[in-house]
Amino acid sequence: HAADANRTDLMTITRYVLNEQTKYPESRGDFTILLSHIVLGCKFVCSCVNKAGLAKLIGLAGETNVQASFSPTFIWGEEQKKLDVLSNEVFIKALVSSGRTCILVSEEDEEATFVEPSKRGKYCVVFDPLDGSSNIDCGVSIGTIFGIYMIKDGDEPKLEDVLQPGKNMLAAGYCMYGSSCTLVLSTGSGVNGFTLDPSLGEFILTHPDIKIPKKGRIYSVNEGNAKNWDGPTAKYVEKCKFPKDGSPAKSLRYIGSMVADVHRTLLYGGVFLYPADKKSPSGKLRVLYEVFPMSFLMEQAGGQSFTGKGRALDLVPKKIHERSPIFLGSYDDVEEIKALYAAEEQK
Ligand code: P6P
Repeated sequence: HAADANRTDLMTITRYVLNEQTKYPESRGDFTILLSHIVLGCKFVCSCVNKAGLAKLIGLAGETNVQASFSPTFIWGEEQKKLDVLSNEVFIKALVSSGRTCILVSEEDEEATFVEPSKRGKYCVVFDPLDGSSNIDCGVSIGTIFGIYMIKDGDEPKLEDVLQPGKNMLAAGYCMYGSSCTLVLSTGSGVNGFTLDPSLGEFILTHPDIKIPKKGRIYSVNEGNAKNWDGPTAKYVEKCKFPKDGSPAKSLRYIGSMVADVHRTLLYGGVFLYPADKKSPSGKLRVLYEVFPMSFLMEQAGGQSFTGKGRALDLVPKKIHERSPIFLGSYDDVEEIKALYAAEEQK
């Protein structure tokens, strides 16, 4: 009857976080409340993303209809918003209304949002509300990526509170909007995956204690940038394609949507790279709300994440939209990349 017991003993994400919280008796459930508002944002975006495709396909008369059909909270006739702008508004409103945040950094907003004093809490949230949104029209999976810091000292929130190294994050995660809606989360003691059951409107634990394989057979990079790569990256990719030790060549899988590429890397193993190149010397991906959360998850799952110079989570950002090169995934695969960069340093 174990299976039956599991079927009726639903481990929802809220229950999971509450269990986690018992480890910190001093926390008054603030983190659970914060997370429940992030989960609400993800559920809303999931609903919008699923409908956007359909709405576009069947060409609902007048773009405003599409807006109104999303949710009763939209006043009829509101201009059709781009989904990433809409998602950003939803997350900002959900996070502010949680009463547990003081600073928000979004990929969509040039400046950080300082929450008004009456609604302030102790957490700082950095997020990309809809990463990879250029892929919506072709149905490729996209996602929300987030990281959570605690304010450094209890009084007035300052920009320095969101310019902390990634290793100071309390939690990080992503929600992937694909064939199913999957939320992958770490609060610092391992990584767990939850899948949205639309009939319940709940995220149910489906991937307990995710561990990335120590070594993988897949490399994931945009080969179109090959002409601009530096020596170590070029050497590593060459090694993946033409291994000298007689081992089989690795497979290339690149979706061009970070959440989808990282999710596959986490579950199947291998390595995801967005290196620096001559065109973009700091790479393309953003430190606070792409590199840090995905690096946090990789380390928690037994993998690692490297910038070409050092451990990604040791980076101390100077600006909220700073970029960094990133090599993340299976522990042994990233070790090989680190060795190539170390050899370059020795020259
Ligand atoms: P490229 C999507 O635009 C994104 O920000 C990430 O989700 C993705 O990993 C990357 O850019 C893809 O970039 O240059 O390969 O198209």
